Amino acid sequence: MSTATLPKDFLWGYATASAQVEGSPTADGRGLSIWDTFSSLPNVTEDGLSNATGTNSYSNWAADIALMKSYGVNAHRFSLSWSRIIPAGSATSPLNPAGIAHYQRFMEALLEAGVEPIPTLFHWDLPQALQDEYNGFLSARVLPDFERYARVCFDSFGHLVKSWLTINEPNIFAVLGHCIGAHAPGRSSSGEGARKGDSLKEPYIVGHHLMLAHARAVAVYRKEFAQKQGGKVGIVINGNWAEPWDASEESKQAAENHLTLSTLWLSDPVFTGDYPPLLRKLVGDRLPTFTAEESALLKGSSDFLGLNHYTTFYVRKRVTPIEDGDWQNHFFGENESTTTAPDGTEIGPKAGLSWVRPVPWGFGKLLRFLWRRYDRDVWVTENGVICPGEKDMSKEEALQDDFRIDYFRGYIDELAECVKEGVPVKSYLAWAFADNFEWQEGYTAKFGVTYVDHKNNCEMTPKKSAWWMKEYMAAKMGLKDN
Ligand code: GBH
Repeated sequence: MSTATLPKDFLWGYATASAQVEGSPTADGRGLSIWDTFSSLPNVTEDGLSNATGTNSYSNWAADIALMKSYGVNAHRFSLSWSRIIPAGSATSPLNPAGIAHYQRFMEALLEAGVEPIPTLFHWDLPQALQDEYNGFLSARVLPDFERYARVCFDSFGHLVKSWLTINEPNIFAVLGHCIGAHAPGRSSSGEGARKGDSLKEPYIVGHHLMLAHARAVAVYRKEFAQKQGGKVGIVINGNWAEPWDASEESKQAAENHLTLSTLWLSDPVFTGDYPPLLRKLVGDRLPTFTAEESALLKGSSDFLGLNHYTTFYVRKRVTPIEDGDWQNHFFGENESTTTAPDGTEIGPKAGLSWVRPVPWGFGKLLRFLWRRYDRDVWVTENGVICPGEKDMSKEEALQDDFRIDYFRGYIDELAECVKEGVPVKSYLAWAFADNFEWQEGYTAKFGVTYVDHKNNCEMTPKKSAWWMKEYMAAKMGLKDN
């Protein structure tokens, strides 16, 4: 066990997202989002259920906060539902005072409980009206709409917020929503009707507009709010570590290509003002270009790098042929990821979902890499796992989540070792506060430290990991004896 500690002002807690927890899609004047629509279609989610319930947090928020407080956290990450605040989404359409009042109450109650609110402006639930009108982030028309939405949020909530997150995982929204088609708005080359897209081009257009939307929101904050509100603002990128499969130059190059295609694509621009040169080499003219003005707006537009990190893969030059319609692999082209080393050993134990294996050393490599590359604070804004078989467990079994405890211990120890070395990691926000709506998995994928009984009004019961985490973080931060 690592003896490295964390500072007393380290931020820790859990993360959620509006489309995954709120439910109440039409309450108090809310407009629909693309996730309400998409998750209601047949054959989209694993259990056939939509996100209309979530964890009922729109009505049960006070109980959520009380439970969170009992978990000992000092911060909470959540996202704002754009269509609750501006039902039709656009720069000229009316605000919804009831939606704004809800989030004000919620944040005030967090502060009263000693929990710092860390809101994300956009965690994928675009107002449906904007998708209908101009295909959402495929169009530059989204930029003034997002800018106005951001301004309304800073204006309404900024007095309660020290840390803003702009966009959650633009890289995942772009690819899952506009290449693979497994996430809203569900576009793909293999799609039909309104969902017919262009899997190798559209993600780059969407990624481009997400970068510009982020930059414009940050410019608004810095110009109109930062001085009086004194907060920081940053973006959140999804990043797995890509480890070369073997010591060959070929594997090293494949791993670098993979990390660039998946992650650096949309993290470089906010620090350097442009895409990575290697990405342009790999993607060619499918990759849009920034004007000099846009580039200047983007450069330095994130006070820190928010990182959602779950796992690590080995990467090598592709040997497995790509099947028709497998857009995920088409997207990565000649660079193939695998969980098996050349000698047949697995990179980490199997968890409750195929893509997330515990590999704490990969987390350490990525944190050090990002710090060297950007020389900025890193905020860990998501990290978590599902226990093997958790999906089919009884409540009693699910509460004994030792696999999750081992995962958290490994990742927190790795993070603390990095901090000890001088890597400026400022937060650890675990995914997730409670078992919630997990996008295409419906309610079958359970990441929570809180068990949710979806058949019983979303009644919540803490899992063992919630109490373990409380003790472990207090010890790491020197708030109690080890
Ligand atoms: C995060 O995405 C999200 O920010 C959060 O909302 C989400 O609930 C959480 O992770 C847990 O999933 O099924 O093989 O096609 C993490 C990025 C993107 C990782 C989709 C898994 C699906 C892989 N995720 N990806 S696969």
